[in-house]
Amino acid sequence: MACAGTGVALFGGTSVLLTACGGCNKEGMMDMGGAATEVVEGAFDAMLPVPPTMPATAATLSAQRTTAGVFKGKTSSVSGYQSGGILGSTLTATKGDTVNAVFQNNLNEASNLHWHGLLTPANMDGHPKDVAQPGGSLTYAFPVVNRAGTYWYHPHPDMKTAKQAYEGLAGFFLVTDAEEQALGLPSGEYDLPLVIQDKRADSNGNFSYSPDMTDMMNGLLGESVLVNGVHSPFAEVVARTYRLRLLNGSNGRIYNLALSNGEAFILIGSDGGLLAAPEAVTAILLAPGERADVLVSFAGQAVGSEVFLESKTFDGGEYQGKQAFSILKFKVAESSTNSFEIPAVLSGYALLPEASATRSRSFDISNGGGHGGHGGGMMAMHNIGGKSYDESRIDETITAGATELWTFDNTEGIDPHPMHLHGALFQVLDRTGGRGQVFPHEKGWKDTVLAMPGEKVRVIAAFGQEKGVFVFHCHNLEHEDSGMMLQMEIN
Ligand SMILES: [Cu+2]
Repeated sequence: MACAGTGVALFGGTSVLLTACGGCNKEGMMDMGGAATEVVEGAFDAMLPVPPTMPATAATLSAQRTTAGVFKGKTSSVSGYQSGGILGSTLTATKGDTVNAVFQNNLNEASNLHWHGLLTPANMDGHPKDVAQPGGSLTYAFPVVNRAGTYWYHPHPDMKTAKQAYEGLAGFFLVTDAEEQALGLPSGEYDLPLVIQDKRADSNGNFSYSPDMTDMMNGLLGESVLVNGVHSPFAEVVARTYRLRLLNGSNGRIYNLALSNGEAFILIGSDGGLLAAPEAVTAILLAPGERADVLVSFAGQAVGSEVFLESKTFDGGEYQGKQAFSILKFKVAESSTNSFEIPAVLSGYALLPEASATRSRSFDISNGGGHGGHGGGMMAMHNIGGKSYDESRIDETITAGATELWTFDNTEGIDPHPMHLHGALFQVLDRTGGRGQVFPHEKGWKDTVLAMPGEKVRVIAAFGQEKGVFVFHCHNLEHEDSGMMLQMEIN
């Protein structure tokens, strides 16, 4: 290995020895990567829970340590936004509503809320510096300016995001608007938000956060895949069309989602709402932070038949995608006369022409020579353009309302990086190298885009009118917490 030296990094409150690879060769980096964590399926005999809904206009979210039935027959120690349960309620709002959400921090460490995908004022965005201390609270108030879509919330404190999200803190934030309502999409019990997360649990079903060197390199990969906080669950469905809002809420694991019967998903939306038109896809590669809004038809399936949501293998660098596994079992329990027809047109959103961009910026996310200073002058493991997160430094200055071309360049990298912007939404223009294309679930408005090793991804971003300091970062939460995050000031 051609590594230059060693240092101690503060990570999630844990000090670990690491090797800083200034100009390290690829072989040297891979040696540190370790083996992939094998997923272990459960029996698919625990019922899928659906989080209760709560109006975002009058919400209270109390982060706390609590317990939940994550694994059948066991009680797991977890975190949740209420007593007696992992995750948090699904917040609901109509475009134009004013959010009023009280965050009560009953954890023993600082925390806050980030509204992932929503455009908010800077001081409402859950910047890592804007936290509530233990026992404290924050009130979030802002108008919902986003289109109808599947957004979510999770903690965003510096170097604690991965730990707190892993322990169970996350929830959906669903926005509707007149355009969506006119489509008559499946609603109520036929509209299922599904957050997919992997955990590494002990024999008692507890998953305390203690990443080792390999976890810090790759993102923490667990052997147990949960949906809505339950391991290997099942859902009873009627033989009709459902809307599934798929969210990868994992720290580091990527899923190549498919249906076991070979049927296509009818893709209707991505991170930031509806696509222009539905598109049939047989697989969706979903990285941490990304969402896919799909219709799945069980019409014509015999009562008693079973269909699995599964993850197929994929080419994803050194440690991901090697294994296929099932995630959720659908049991067709009832026939139906419902004859939902998929609308031919979904949304009239405008494509941003490349020529409308007033500035270009390119970010090297290959993590070649990291000499940062995250955590007080310590070695940086993951970085953007050689820099790691420093709250006292503004890395980019952007004009409010600007349209810009941003390039995430992972050409020389060996790790997948799902890059996430706060304070803006973007459209993916192109991907060169690697997979070499823009996929259907990357159409529409996005806030997170995956750059696989060898790939360069260009997006055109529309920055909001809200002035102030926002962050952008890798949504592999171990990468983010170890410094792969920068600050931009919109002014
Ligand atoms: Cu990353």
